[in-house]
Amino acid sequence: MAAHSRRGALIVVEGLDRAGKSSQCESLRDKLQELGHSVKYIRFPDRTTPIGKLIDDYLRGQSQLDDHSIHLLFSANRWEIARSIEEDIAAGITVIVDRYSYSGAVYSAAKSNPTLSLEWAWMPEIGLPQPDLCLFLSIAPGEAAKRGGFGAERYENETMQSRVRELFQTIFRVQQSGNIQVLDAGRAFPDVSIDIEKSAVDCIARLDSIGPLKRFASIAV
Ligand code: FDM
Ligand code: MG
Repeated sequence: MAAHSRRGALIVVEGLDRAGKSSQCESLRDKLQELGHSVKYIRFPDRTTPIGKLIDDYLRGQSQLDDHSIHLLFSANRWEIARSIEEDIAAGITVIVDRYSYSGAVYSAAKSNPTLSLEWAWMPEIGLPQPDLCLFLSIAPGEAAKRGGFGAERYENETMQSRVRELFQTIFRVQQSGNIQVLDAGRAFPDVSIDIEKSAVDCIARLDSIGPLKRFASIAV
């Protein structure tokens, strides 16, 4: 089968908490599998590795870490998985990723630490596999509030969320790759799913013209 020699796609789903990322990723995985694609769904942070366990402790408030240190752990957590992502993609598997470098940069930069700019935060991401498609599930603050209160984890508060929302807009503006699509995730779940599926199927169909998997370059904010 011709499909065998083709690489898989790297599809990232980003957004604020309660935008529906995880449910939409699962729905997309199931849909692509129904269509006959080999698919894997992973999420960052991957809390199962030793580095991921440090991140998990930090997010649950069980440990305190310097802003730069935890930032670099989040990035290290992507680097330790990057090789397996590349291997899967080379083997023809489409990898759906729930949060990636964009979350990494904007959540850290949202802390307004004077020595942790968005530009600084992006640097350890340079060289990681660049998504063929990044779907940003956009949700208005009011709609997010309707979907239920904040959990107990770090960052789950209104101040962080509104800074994160702004910084996502900034980073998508300065990322030149042109593979970012903003979707209105305030709509009913199935309506959002249909758009996500269309974009993903279209991306997979265009892989031949997209060419080999790219890597992240630097950004100028
Ligand atoms: N987060 C996530 C970061 O701060 N940096 C990162 O690199 C990543 C991947 O971790 F608040 C934040 C975003 C969120 C928290 O993510 C845990 P989930 O998706 O809610 O588990
Ligand atoms: Mg969360």
